[in-house]
Amino acid sequence: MDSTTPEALAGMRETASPATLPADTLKADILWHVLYSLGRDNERPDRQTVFRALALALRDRLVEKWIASQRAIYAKSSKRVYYLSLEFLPGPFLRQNLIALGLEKEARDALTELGFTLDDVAGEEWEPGLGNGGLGRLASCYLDSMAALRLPAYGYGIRYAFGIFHQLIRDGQQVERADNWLRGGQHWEFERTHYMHPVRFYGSVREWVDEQGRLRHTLEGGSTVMAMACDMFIPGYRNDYVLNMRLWAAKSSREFEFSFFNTGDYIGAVEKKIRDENISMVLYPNDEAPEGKELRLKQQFFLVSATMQDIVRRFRKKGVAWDQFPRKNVIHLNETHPAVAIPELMRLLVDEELLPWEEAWYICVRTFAYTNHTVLPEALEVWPEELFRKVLPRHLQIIYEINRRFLHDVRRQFPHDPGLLARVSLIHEGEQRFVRMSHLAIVGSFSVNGVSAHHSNIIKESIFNEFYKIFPERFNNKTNGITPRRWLRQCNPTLAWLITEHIGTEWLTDLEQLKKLEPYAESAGFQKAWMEVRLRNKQKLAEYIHAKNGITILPESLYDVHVKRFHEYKRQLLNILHVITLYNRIRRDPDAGIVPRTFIFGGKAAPGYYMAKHIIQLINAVGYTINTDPRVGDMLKVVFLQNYCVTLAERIMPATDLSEQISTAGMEASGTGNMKFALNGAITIGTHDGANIEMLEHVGDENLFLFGLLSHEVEDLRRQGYNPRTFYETDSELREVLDMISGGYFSPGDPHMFRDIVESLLNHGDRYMVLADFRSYAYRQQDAARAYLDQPGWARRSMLNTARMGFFSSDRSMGEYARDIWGVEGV
Ligand code: 26V
Repeated sequence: MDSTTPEALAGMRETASPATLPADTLKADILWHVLYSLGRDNERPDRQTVFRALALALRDRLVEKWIASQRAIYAKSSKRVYYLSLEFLPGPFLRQNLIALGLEKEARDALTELGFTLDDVAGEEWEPGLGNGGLGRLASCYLDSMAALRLPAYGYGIRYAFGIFHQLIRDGQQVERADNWLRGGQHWEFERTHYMHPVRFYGSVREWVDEQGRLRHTLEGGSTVMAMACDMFIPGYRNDYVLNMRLWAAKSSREFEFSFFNTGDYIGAVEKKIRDENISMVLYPNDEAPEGKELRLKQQFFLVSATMQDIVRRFRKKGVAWDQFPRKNVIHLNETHPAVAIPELMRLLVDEELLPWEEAWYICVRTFAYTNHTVLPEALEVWPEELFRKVLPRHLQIIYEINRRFLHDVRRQFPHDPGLLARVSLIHEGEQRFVRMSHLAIVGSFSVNGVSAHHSNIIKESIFNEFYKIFPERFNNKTNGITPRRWLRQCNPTLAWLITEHIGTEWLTDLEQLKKLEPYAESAGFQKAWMEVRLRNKQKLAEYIHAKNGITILPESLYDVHVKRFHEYKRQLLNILHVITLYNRIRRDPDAGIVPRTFIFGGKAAPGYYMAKHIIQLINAVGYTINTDPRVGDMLKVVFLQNYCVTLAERIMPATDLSEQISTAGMEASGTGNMKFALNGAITIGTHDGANIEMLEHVGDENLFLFGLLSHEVEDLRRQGYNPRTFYETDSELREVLDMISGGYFSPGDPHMFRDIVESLLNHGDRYMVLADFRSYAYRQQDAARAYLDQPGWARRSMLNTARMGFFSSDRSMGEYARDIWGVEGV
């Protein structure tokens, strides 16, 4: 029988129970979806259609397991974890889902029969860029691990219609293009068009006294927007367990449309609808510098209000008393962005459930936990009081009441420190008043954690020191982690296979098992196999670079890679200063015996961040000069890969020799790219910052190139008065580099083009201490080059990096959160 006829397909589907769908039904399911879900001719479907049909076939399997998982959570009446985040960066789903479901081989076979390869079909997927970088990607690694550990958990976020912008490099400069990721249709998610919650903004608060003499607060007027649930599934690794990430999309509320329609204002009604639906239109692309825009505050409350309604609805089903709420629920705040959840829960309990304030507060501070991800002062979120009052008038009142009671307690606990109250207040008083979201999050949570040991210490000792004195028991550390399923098994299948051949598959769910590789580090045969896999990965990246940038690079050269968001504290500038230094050494003496290197950069700058964009431009200009200079040849290449994203990271991590993690000490909370590189066998050159320090403890200092000032030295130097000019004056190589940049060497058409970059270093204080660290960086780079010449030595270092990354699995992180903060266990 022809297997593409509808009857044949329907027959094949009926005979196979989906829970055990064998291989040949995958092909049948793909063809079935091509015809019935996508409405295309299934005789010769194109690649994109096959991709979508395959995604739908997998969604069928995921939803069954999800229903079963939900039933198990209900049946056990487990305490639930709600992970609230304004950002998730899941990356492409196809391979990840195939691996988790154990269907990779079946998919390959099915696709081969249809005339495609898995690589081609996977290339059709457009990743959802619903996050900026580290924070959103961490949230997605955590969902993967929560599913692996079978935790009764839910991710909650916003389904932005436009994710992080698509970056193009045009004439050496960043250009932003809208990321219309929904255009391709939605194959992974379920849009719950009948499942909506109302969210109310604006209006005014009416105070009144009810029959029983109680003071009541009611919001009057204002406007309502509906939140529609969209669910995406996150399968656990081969454990039949599936979690969901529920993303809210804004929909106009019908009542309002009708009221406009009734007055005959048809166009007005449509405009209102568009305005409402703007709420979930776009992700704000600036991390580490909040913009303070009304729309952003509305996004935050939109997520919080819809999610709290979901949580309360589920809790109510249980029919237990409110004082049991913290025993049944924990709400985790990823950064302060969803911190309005605290006053929102208070509002629900006090205004709607009519609980006394003290009881409501008792529930609140046992429910919330907060993770801080940054200590940069400009990234700490504050909202102008005026704006807050306009958008969320009742919540502002509640914040004031929380603050009044909190300050009252602080005054009693520390009667002899009058300045303390102003410093810890939830309200910053000055010419303009601001609501301090981090203070709200700390006061309203039972747990406050940083994301690496170093960062958690900084939190306790400096930025939140006074809160640490008030609530010492709340502060703790949870070092970040990454999921080994995506960041080794999926992105580097050949290395994963080599590892599995030697130590079995257990490492996939217990990454500490990688330790078993250590004995092989001295084996010449294993070293050879290891380096062959790495070289093949490097060849593939070379092909990609050739195709995308037209640059030919040597796969044998040292791949020195710096990919992450562009920010001055991450010091891509320090890197390019060193590149120019090498260039000058070659120009002076072409036979200097420099190790051939390929410098690879990638990363997006916030569209309004002038200096970061300017540094991107400098890197591209330097790259152009070096790559076209015949004296340089194969010794040095500089490549800027546009549009760094999860998909691109998956290509880069397996092919990197040297990983750049060179932030100014004390400024990178953790970093997670550092872990991804090392897990794939790259060696780190880095500062004493974030999780680099713990990585050093695990891999040993022979296997990681550390340099630069320590955080306390950075602070001391700043206090004593740092003079960057002394470094310029005393270091002739550095001086030459800076003079070339400011003198127009890399911008002959416009000699002044990069002058302001040099000015920021020499005349505006060099806030990120680039010049102070330059020399020790250059020395350490020399050590790295020397080490690379000894290939067996490099192979050993590379293997030991991988072997000792077990601690940095997000399974370990999630296990610690579950045990120490949430108090939950696997279902
Ligand atoms: C994010 C955003 C997002 C858009 C609107 C405004 C705004 C303002 C501030 C922030 C803070 C972002 C903080 C952040 O991304 N931190 C990174 O978190 C990673 C995961 O813990 C960590 O590895 C990085 O070191 C840290 O920089």
